[in-house]
Amino acid sequence: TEELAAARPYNPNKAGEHGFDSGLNPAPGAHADAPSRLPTASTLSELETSAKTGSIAPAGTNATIGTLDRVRVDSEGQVLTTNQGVPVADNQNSLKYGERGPALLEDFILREKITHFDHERIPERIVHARGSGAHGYFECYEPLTDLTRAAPFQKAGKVTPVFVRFSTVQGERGSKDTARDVRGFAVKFYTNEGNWDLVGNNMPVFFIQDAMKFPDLVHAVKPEPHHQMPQAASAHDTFWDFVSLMPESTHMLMWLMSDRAIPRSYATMQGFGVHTFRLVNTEGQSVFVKFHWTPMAGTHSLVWDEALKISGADPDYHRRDLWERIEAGAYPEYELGVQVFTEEEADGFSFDILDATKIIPEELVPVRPVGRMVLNRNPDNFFAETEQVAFCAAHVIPGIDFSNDPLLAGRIHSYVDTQISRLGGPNFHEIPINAPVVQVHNNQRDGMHRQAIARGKVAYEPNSLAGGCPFQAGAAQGFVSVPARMQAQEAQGKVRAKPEKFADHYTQAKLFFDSQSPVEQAHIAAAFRFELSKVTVPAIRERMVSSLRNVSDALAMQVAQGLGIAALPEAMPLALVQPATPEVLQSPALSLVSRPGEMHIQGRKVAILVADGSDGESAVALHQALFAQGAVPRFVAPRIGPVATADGVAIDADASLENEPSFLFDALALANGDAGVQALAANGYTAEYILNQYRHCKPILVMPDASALMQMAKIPTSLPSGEQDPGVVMGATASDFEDFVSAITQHRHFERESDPPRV
Ligand code: HDD
Repeated sequence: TEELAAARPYNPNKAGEHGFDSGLNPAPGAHADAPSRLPTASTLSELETSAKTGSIAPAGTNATIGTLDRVRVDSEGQVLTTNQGVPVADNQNSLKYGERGPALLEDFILREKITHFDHERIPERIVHARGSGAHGYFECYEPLTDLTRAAPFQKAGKVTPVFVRFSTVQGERGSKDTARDVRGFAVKFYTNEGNWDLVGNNMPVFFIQDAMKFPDLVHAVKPEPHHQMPQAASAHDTFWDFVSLMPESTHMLMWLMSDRAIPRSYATMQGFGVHTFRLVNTEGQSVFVKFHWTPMAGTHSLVWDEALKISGADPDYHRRDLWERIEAGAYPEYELGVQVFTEEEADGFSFDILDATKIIPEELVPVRPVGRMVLNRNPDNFFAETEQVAFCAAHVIPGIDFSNDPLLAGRIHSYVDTQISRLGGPNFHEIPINAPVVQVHNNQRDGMHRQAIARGKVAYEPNSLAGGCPFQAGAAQGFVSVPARMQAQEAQGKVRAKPEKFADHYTQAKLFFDSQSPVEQAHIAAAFRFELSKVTVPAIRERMVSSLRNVSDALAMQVAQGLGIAALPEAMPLALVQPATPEVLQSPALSLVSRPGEMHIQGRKVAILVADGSDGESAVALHQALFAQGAVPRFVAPRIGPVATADGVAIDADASLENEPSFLFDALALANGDAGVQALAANGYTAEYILNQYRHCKPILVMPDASALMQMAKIPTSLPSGEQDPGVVMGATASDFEDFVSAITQHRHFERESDPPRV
């Protein structure tokens, strides 16, 4: 057999089929061992032996890779073949009848290549088409067995592999990353009791309360159907027409107009499960839960002018940032927190926990940290993994259950349904990125693109011919729905209606607005002004302002002024005139100011502006100081390549004023050296470079000679109050560099901001 095998290449996994050794045919019923389904079993652990692989996982590895290994292809040292594995002799020329003769129909190599190419695209997602993904793992802090039997929460240190996809909602697959939009935050947990998808967003509320309105919402926000504009933007007539007629959207609009809608990075945004879910323990007892992801790097955003400019210079800004952070080892990390409360507590709240337009203020129910998620591996192939991954709100595991949220109900249906057309049939669960790490055993059969080879003649249950297998797991092991209380519903029977508290559309919109810092409030007003100024129908603008009067007259006034509406319209009539008194009037947790995260500069991009004649020594010292703290410093010069520094210190500029505009950086440093300063002053890009940094409230380090550049660009180094701007650090010593680093940890220096900008 070995001689035969050596003589002819064959697939070692299918040796029997190649007639080499019938002994290699699998024994009846043979298959790879499935990982233990015991709730405490580790799916993958760096601490103890994995039931799946029988070994301890190397640090940072991921059990899903096993499933992907089966299909991973590396072509190093291999000949080019057709899809049938036939070696291709010539990949340049089609088969012709003579050099100048007609191409031949017989050319199966050409035809296979072109046919496959013709079918390379699949439909993009209806919403969330633009996205970026990463592998990682979730690690449990402490057992939550009193609350839930869900596999990831059974043991301290238990590690469950995950795949995460972040996305924007409105734009198409190739649209820009920095649109004002909600961000999807979808996490697939490959647990040892099956896949659990927590398909959330970076905002804890939603536009609508009932799935019945989802197609309307999406049709309104998407590019308008007659001319397919605008792309990746909500600033247009149909969106504002719809939401101004749907007061239940107001709370979400406050989030959407806030800086939350323009995150700095996927690594610096929160995530939320949005709906109320249930946790269920082994006794079948259940509590309600809301899920929160909190980024360790802090929750940070862009400013609007910056987001607009980035979308031109680098439409892949967030995708690139995620990729580069992971490649650099600055792994994005998030803490999972839960708000747990009972049904009785929920009954007493001033709002309805089934209403996805409401949050549960953290001051009312604290967020308890339960674990952390680390994203430590980029996908090998965007299409195979990030594009083909199929998240589904219906994918829950024993220990997690749904609430009666009517928006969630529609989602439980929609996600599987949409994959059937997007991924071409009902077997999308077999695509490697979607396959659970546990084995799948059921009597579902066939369909387009089936991969599993189910053996034997039995595909039904009950059966005696297969010994009754696969058999029901029973309540102790299997998924059991919580028998929710239904007395109130029984009294009503079937209705198309909503509970009364759903009609309180403004209390929490007001809570959100009132909890923001003055700078954040100003940004919200400016965002409403920008968006509504793109609306061409005056009546829509006015209707929105009249709705905003129910949130804050000051806000409505500011927006009205920005739109040239002289007299404030009447406030929109309330659906619920006397809503219940809210428990909390201000929630500091809703303000970005309260979420700085760990105060470090890891992953922050810093431009060090140099030119021929700059002082090399101080520029290199700064570069080293920043690099040592995990930042990404880059030398930016009028052109890329070696810089002729005044002191002969070698500097290689890897970015230019032209190819990496300043708004792509988190901070800017202006190097010392008169000749270099003069060279930069003579370049028209320089003033704009500094101006954008200043206007976007980012830290600037000005080495002494470079003060001239600040003057040239007419940039003040003091605030309107006369105080020194803390975001403008002057000097070139090691301690000045430290001040610069701490200015970067502050993220932005809004003290200098004004509307319109001062410079
Ligand atoms: Fe949805 C995709 C999040 C309401 C129907 N949704 C999708 C994705 C995220 C969310 C993150 C992208 C997943 C990925 O990366 O592949 N959706 C939400 C949240 C919602 C929400 C947080 C409200 C709380 N969605 C919602 C409703 C419906 C849908 C009410 C329909 C009734 N969503 C879909 C969908 C998508 C989708 C059409 C498009 C592509 C896909 O599912 O896989 O089925």
